[in-house]
Amino acid sequence: MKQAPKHPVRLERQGSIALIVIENPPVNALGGAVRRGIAAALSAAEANPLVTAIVICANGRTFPAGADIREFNQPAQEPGLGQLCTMIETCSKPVVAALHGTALGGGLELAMGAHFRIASTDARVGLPEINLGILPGAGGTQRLPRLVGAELAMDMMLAGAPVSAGIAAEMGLIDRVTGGDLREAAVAFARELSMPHPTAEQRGQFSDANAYMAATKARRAELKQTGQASRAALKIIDCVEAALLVPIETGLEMERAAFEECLRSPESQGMRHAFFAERAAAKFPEDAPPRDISRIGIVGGGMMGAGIAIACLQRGFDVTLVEQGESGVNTALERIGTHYERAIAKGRLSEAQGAAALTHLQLTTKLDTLGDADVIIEAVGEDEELKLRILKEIGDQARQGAVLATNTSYLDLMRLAQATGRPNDTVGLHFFAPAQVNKLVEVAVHDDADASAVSTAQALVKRLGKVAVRAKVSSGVGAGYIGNRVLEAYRLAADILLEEGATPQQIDTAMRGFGFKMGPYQVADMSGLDIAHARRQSSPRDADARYVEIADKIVAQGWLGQKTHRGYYVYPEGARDGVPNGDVLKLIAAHRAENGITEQSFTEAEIRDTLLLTMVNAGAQLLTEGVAARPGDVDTVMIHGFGYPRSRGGPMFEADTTTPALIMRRLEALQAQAPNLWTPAPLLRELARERRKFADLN
Ligand code: T1G
Repeated sequence: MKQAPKHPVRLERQGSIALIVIENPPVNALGGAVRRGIAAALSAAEANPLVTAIVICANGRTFPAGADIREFNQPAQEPGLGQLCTMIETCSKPVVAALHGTALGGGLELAMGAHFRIASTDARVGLPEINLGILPGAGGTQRLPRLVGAELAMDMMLAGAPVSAGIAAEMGLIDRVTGGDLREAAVAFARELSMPHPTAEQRGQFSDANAYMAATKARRAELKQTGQASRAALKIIDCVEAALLVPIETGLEMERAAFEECLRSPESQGMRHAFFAERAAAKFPEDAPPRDISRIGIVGGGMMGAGIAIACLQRGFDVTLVEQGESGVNTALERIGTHYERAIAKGRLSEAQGAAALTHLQLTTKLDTLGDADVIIEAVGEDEELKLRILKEIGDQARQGAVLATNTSYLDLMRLAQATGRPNDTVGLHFFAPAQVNKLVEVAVHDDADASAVSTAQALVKRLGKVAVRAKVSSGVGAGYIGNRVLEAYRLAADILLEEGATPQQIDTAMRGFGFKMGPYQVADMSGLDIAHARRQSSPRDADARYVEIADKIVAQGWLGQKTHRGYYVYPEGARDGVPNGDVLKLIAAHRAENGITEQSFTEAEIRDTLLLTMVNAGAQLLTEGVAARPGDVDTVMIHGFGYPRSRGGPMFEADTTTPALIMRRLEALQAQAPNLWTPAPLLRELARERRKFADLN
């Protein structure tokens, strides 16, 4: 991050209006120095008899986007943000906050301490604290309900998503929206102000507190029913109820206590780690300037190709999608069209927006239309011969300087890059399905890739609003980049537990209890058992490695999961949730008998620990091989790509809740059963020897 200027807050004057100008790049986070600067400027302006009103504004891209999250694990500095908001609110002169960019969290709370708020048209405001496992801790839970009403306030804080300035004005949160010069408009607004200037408390009116209480009670029940009753969510509702029932001073004390409790919680620590890990992952060693990108070429209009096309259209790119034959083109058009029809039906897009987006899409069967594409993404099936042929044709058609990418997740990137005839312009862009929704993209980099090609791919991922994680691929390093390598270990460990005595349902239940939305066997049924089966058949098998044949035997029965209404579970017609497939349990029992395995029983904790241990060891192996640059990169991939519970921070973050030495010991106890899976990674040994943590490597 850029160094904050010496004085992150300046006091300026325009006639009788004082302006408190914040400048603390990149997002004007309200760290201790900024808070002290604002407090000093406020006192000076209040004491100045020539000043009739005060405007708080910020330079740079946004009004403060929150408290400084990096300070949360440090000793508190005076004045606290809540204290500062109260100072503003009790100022004897009217204070106007001028909002632009994304006024979030503590930034919006600072603005709600002011007496009036004016925003630029494109500003967005919100209280996203719940995404960090905490709640607004500087008066937001008390002032927002008073300004917009308890229900809207509760919705906004539980959703954690920003709203536009226009919507905020309709809610009563913003007093004025301006399309002109924000600072000028704020000064003019301040000049118009006559006393008295109402605080949120004075503006608040809860005519029917009981009606609101019914809403908060119902919301609490709803959260519990949908499994979203996190500590922070329940505390937010408690604080909104306090806003209805007790004076603001008491409510602020309750909020403070709730905030401190949430801040110390493991889930908040995990979510704050995830926040910074995904931003750190975006820092690649390649710092060459990216090439210009406006048109994207995509070859393959299947689920992945169509999803990638939608993701690009959503962000304003021109897209040329090439499919083979008219039927392929029509199928791709149907997939993309259906997506937009659904988005319009759900009100996420207007008809006009949907139609406009599609004007940027060109569908064709001709590869030679890719000549003006800046980035071309190959997204055909995971068939090496097919990919090699397509990539060669792409290399023949692409203009000089275009960046070429393959969406492969398992095949040999070096070989595919060579096929294009320009390996230095070729990288891996491994999108995760559904590509129009999933935020993760693994940017796979091989030895011959140009830095500018890598930077261009990374810039594309950022412009798509996605999270880029770099995977370094060298010859001889296992296929599957980061996520699929960890996932494969996780699944093999689960299959070993299955072979030793656990049932699919026990394992799935244990991992849902861990926080995954679905267990490994539910996911397998959803993805289709034939997909993983095909990959196993095409991958060379290491004779010394433990291999479990149960999944192959299930596929041999034609039980492929949800698509055949039968896999590890049986899915009655139309049902999404299956019931355990008794025939699979019989097949597993027969398999154990054939292999002379005596059935063991496992507790949920043993299942969870074994699978977590396995993921940590796989992550440590990826770090040892240099495929992943940081432990936080592994965490980011597992959270965004495979639903690892964000509140736990990721497997490598979780590993630090114990010690590498203890992890080593537990792996060594398992090692004999599957050396390929449970031999401790060299990095683990190193950390154990040096008594260091994974966090030391981030
Ligand atoms: N504190 C510290 N650093 C922050 C930060 C924050 N609040 N927000 C962003 N950064 C850093 C980020 O790590 C990155 O650093 C750089 O700024 C650019 O961020 C009391 C307790 C504002 C929408 O949760 O949502 O207030 O990698 O890459 O994509 O109730 O940042 O360059 O070194 O994300 O343009 C509440 C979090 C805090 C907002 C901009 N606020 N930030 O997105 O840039 S808790 C938030 C964001 C709070 C009070 C409570 C986004 C953004 P580096 P970026 P972006």
